Amino acid sequence: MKRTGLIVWMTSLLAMAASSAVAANRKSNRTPTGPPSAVYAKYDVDQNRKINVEEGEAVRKDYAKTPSDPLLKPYDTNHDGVMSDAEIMAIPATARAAALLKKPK
Ligand SMILES: [Ca+2]
Ligand SMILES: [Ca+2]
Repeated sequence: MKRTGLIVWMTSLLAMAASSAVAANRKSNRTPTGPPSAVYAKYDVDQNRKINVEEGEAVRKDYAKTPSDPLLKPYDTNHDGVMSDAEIMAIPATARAAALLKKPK
């Protein structure tokens, strides 16, 4: 009898650990909040805090047209004059994240 109680206790402990792991995972996947970064304010047309294919295409086109654009230039991290998918994905969504990125290390 005592043994069964211990197993039940351990099982519920495991379930609790698993659900808090899920909660932590959910937290890290949440949509960023706060004012958008300058790039997102301009290009995240549907304001879902993600750059989709069409929005990314607009970023790419504008950057190809004006490679000196101070808004996009800092994010062309390999300085090849082309905005790659990875570079577009790396653009911070919020003004706060952008400010943190610009801070000298
Ligand atoms: Ca969007
Ligand atoms: Ca590039």
